[in-house]
Amino acid sequence: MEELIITCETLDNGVSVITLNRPKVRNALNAELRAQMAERFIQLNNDPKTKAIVLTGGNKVFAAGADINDFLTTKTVDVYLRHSERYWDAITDCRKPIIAAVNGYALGGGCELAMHADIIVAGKSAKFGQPEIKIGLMPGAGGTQRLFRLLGKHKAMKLILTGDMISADQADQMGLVSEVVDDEATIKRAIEIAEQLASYSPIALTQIKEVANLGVDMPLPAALALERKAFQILFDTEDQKEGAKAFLEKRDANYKGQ
Ligand code: CO8
Repeated sequence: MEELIITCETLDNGVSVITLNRPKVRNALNAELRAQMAERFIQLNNDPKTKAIVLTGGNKVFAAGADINDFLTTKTVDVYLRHSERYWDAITDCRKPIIAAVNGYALGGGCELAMHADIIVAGKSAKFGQPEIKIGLMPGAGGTQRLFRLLGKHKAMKLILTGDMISADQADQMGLVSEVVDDEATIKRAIEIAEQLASYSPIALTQIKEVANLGVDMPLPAALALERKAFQILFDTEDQKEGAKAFLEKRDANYKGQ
């Protein structure tokens, strides 16, 4: 049987795990893999059983970037006609929290992919970088923009212009990852966080995600107004009443996403 280049498993507790599986080329993101990954995100976004998503490349490597085999003969019009933005948009448009579990290399498009997640758990030996400059290219899926916004100009420009890699600890100090754990614990820890989120109100999680991601690129007064409106909307949900009631009754809340 042909090996799947992506697997997706939905666990019992509201967590789904997407795993990239092209180990021979270090999970290089070819067009087929990106299309399948987008399909998975769209499917999980619409799956009521999935409350949080873990994205991983497995225990050895997250992703070594775009598949360079595609770059030898590709022309501008080919790259344009792929409309790759639709694959990335499927991840950005996902309303559910995404936790990236990064082991090994997250380079180029792989680092950009990790940055699409809401939370990044990195194994101690993970390595991050945007090495496109070393092959006569530049980041093309948000690397120049997201890194600049996340790390500030001088840290971001050093990474993008030199193409050099940084360690998980350096990425942690710079604020590129949420936490660093032992390599063997990365996926387990990401699932644990996903389980924690899956136990919360899905509507509240979605509102946080939407407001945080939209608000960060807005002027502060508009972003604060957006936050206020989302906060107010939550008072009309059953989950909000259940949360307050459960707290006062000293029991676990049972959220229904309504
Ligand atoms: N594409 C295709 N094949 C790859 C890639 C890749 N990105 N990375 C590794 N491979 C292949 C190697 O060619 C090699 O193949 P073979 O066994 O046939 O020789 C195999 O994977 C193993 O690689 P190495 O022997 O080099 O393994 P190491 O563990 O020694 O090194 C590295 C791993 C450090 C990851 C190294 O392979 C490397 O530097 N890879 C290239 C990294 C890179 O330059 N990435 C950026 C690519 S450009 C990009 O991402 C642009 C993003 C644009 C938008 C996003 C679109 C998805």
